[in-house]
Amino acid sequence: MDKFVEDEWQSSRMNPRTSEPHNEEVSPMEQPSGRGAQVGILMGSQSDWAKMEKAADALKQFEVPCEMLVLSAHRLPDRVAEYARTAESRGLAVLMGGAGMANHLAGALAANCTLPVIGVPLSGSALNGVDALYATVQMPKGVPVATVAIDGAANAAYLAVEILALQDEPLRARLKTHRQAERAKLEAALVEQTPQVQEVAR
Ligand code: RP5
Repeated sequence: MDKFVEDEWQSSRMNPRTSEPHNEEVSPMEQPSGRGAQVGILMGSQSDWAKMEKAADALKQFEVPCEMLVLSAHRLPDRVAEYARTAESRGLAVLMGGAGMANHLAGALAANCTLPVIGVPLSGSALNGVDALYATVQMPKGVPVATVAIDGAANAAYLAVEILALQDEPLRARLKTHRQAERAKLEAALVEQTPQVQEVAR
């Protein structure tokens, strides 16, 4: 590995959102996901962390364990492939790839596994994420990426929960409870609200 790639790799091995830190001596791809992570959240750069952290926060509400890793599809393509190829055997069930600009992270993950992959196009570029949106959503036939809105990491988490809930009754119940609670909040606000009539000039 050259120095740049080595530095990128070292900085990617940070702060998994599961309670057990990865064994520093072993690559994340060679060990089981910490505390049974079900969702792997990858992002192209350290600079994407704050945006992708919203996915981890949303998953936490549903008690779905996840791991987060910075792995660039163009700077560390072999590591991305290795991560995807070993994901299923390490117990992961859904992967997320969030990146900006020419986002090919989600597509690279999808190319190397048959787990569902959710792509999160990120803003921050001169094209404000429209570049990443097109790159993520326009996957050719046979290797799909479920794409959410620009900076839609929280929705990626909700979608991951819906996928996991198909096989997990208690999770399905938590999801339904959450949806009902959100509706109830809005209904309550509606009751308190007085209709505002606006005069329209004729
Ligand atoms: C993408 O380019 C990353 O996902 C990030 O959104 C953007 C800028 O990356 P850095 O130059 O900050 O590493 O690959």
